[in-house]
Amino acid sequence: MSSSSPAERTLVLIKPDAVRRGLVGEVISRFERKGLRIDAMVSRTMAPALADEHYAEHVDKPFYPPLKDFMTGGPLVALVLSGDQVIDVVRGLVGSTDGRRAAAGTIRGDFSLSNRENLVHASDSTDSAKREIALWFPELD
Ligand code: FUP
Repeated sequence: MSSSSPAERTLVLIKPDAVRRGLVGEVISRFERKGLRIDAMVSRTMAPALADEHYAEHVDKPFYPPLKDFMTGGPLVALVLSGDQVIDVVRGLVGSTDGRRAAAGTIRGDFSLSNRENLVHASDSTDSAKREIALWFPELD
């Protein structure tokens, strides 16, 4: 990255299960120790309409109704992280979707036994990062 180009950004949600379990600090410290920067952070409860927008690609799937109940069922922490190749770097730190199969050493691999309650959301591409940051932090756009 040249010094004139801004660092890549990604949208992370520390989901309601992580908040309930007292794992917010654990999750954030993994991102900080990796060297990523926190550009924005807020605690809020996801409104149903925001859930439908955020998960636009999943709204018609059978797993969506319980996912929506889970994601809107309590406070979460939304962050924008930045750093070199942050989108891929964070996906690596988070691990694969199903916590039962995620590799040990990843956040999901270390702390989740579920395909739904898997602690963290992280944008999966530059397009989704841009879209999701605009949804959660319109003032940063
Ligand atoms: P990921 O990018 O790893 O967060 O996973 P996906 O975009 O495929 O899925 C988004 C969320 O939907 C997951 F974090 C959890 C939930 N999900 C389910 O509840 N059941 C499934 O079978 C698949 C995903």
